[in-house]
Amino acid sequence: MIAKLKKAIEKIEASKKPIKIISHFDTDGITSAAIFSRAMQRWNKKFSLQIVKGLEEEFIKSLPESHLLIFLDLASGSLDYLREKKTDVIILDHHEIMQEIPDNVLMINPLVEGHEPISGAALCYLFAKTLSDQNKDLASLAVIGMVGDSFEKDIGKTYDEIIKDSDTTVKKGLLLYPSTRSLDRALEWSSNPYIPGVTGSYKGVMELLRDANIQKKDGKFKALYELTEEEMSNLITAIMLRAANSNISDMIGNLYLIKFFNKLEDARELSALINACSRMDSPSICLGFCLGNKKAREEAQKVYIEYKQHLVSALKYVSETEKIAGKNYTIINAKDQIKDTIIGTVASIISHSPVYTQGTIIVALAYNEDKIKVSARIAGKEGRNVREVLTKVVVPMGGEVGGHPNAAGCLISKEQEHQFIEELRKVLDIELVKV
Ligand SMILES: [Mn+2]
Repeated sequence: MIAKLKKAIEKIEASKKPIKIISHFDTDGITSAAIFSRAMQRWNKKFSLQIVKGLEEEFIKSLPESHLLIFLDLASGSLDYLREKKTDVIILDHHEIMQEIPDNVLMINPLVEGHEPISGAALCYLFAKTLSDQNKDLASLAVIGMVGDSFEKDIGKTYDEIIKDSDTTVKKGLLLYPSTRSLDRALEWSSNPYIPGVTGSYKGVMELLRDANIQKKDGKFKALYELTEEEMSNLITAIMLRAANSNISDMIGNLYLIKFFNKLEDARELSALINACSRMDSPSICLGFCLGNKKAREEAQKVYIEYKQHLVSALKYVSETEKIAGKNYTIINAKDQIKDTIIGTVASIISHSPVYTQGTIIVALAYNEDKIKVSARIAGKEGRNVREVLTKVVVPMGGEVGGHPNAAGCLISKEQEHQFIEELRKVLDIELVKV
């Protein structure tokens, strides 16, 4: 793969055309863009950069053929559209390749190279490091991208090296973030894991910490990463008692502590911050944050707080509101009480919470102007295919469903609200009879 990266470097070096970089809007895409653009700056290459939610056919058509096009963390599924472009294309991506690779495309993808799976940011980091050893200081961003795309559970030798390059501290413990801030606040804000009676309740936090026998020291609580082994184990026990249905192995893993702005930070927290800013329509702020811009850092933190407040009140709303509950499903119609951009995140969080038994189908609805965003999830790891369930309901109504068997979504019009819920209940009840 390094040989392919060298080829990309030669291609960029030889190109007489201006360069346009396009990257994905999630944490991995933003950190990919940050690494790649910093490497280009140091290389004295001029470029423009755009962050996108996805690659629609129309968007690719609109891209200038007067430019060398570079895609980061996306485009492996859009090769047939890119084939039509009368210009050279370089792709650094780790997603599945759906079509044949066209002649005008230089594809660098670990899946093609027989390389171990890595995220887009790790791939961009390998590019930057191949270009110059000076770029080794960008390794922390690759660690953030790694947790952003959940590559941290099964680490191979590429990540071992990135972790070494970035001077990351790895510590085993409870997967609660930020592990670098005082524990009481981290617990109060914790949405993943969502701890019943503790998330969103400072009184509940105090009771939990008392049960775990963790006391304040010099007027404040320690951070999670500072806990002794005994304290860590007491805390996990106290949480397990409140979250009886959850799987302990999902809650324990490695904490990744990186230095960022000269401070020790939890990579998961930074990943969440970047993701939040992007979802609140501020990708340029989180990009500036990744690149070490002080002003962007302040703004990113403000947007992140807004996002978290919105998320916690959304979860509170869900726990208190009346739901449509069947034997093996729950429908939450949040109407205009939850933002449509976070309804999917809300559905995901509650699907991981122990409140719902394994296999329960969760469908959440939120208004988006004259439309309704629908998100469906399956609680736990196993259950029926929620994409199929939504498809059965929505396709006869003229809609389209996207997603996976355990996480899917669609858009319907507001007029279809009642019809949708009625049809959905019918399908869910019938499915149950069949099982
Ligand atoms: Mn990615």
